[in-house]
Amino acid sequence: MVRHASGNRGVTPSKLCLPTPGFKVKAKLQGQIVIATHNEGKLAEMRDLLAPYGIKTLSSGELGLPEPEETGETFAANAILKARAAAQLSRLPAFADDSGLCIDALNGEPGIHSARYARDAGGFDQAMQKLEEALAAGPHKPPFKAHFGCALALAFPDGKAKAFEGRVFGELVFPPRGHLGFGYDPIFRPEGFDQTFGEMTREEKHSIPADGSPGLSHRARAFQLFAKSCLDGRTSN
Ligand code: ITT
Repeated sequence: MVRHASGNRGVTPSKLCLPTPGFKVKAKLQGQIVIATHNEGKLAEMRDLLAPYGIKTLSSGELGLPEPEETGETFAANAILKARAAAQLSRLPAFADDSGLCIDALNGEPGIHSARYARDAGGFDQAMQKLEEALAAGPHKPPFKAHFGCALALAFPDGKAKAFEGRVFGELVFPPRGHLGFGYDPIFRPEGFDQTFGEMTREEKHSIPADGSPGLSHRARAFQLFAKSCLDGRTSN
């Protein structure tokens, strides 16, 4: 269950995961924020993305925050739920990510269930194999179209929250290729590229182009919207 700060006892999880209507971050974000994830791969990417803005980050792990149950039905709802839970417990602004791999031939699955799918399979190698088998057993033929989706949410201790979403489209590659990145990266090849995310460096996957054009990864694209709305200009590259 989500652990609520005392002021929110009795608030249902579905209310906890709605964005705050009309909420705009008035002052640009400064100082210290919590990165509300227990996923080391995401944490590294989120820290890379925030690094040029001079914001100090603490992770959920470093603060000993619990992992809330993800009861939302969309990436945005789950990202907001995680950010709010961390902001309320830490009394600091919190930044959370909910993301996953959506496969067209599997009706968008595993999607918001991507982490659970890997846990149930016994790890990512097994999960990627299970996806290959599920696709082979189905009526569709390769290429298997897919996208990664990501919602990044910012929440404040008073419960105000907002989410920003990004997607990257591509195809699945079997067998998996590359040992860089994390999660499902070795089976995802973004449109227009020969390499999978598993064969790309962190910088290639999610760096933000200086000219303001869209970044490559789902997380980079969501981050660009977040940065435009909530962060001051970069202090370094
Ligand atoms: P937190 O909730 O603590 O952030 P989590 O791993 O449970 O961590 P999610 O619920 O958002 O995160 O699940 C997302 C799943 O999709 C998870 O298994 C990730 O490894 C995977 N995933 C997300 N973004 C990815 C990316 O850029 N590359 C590869 N896999 C990714």
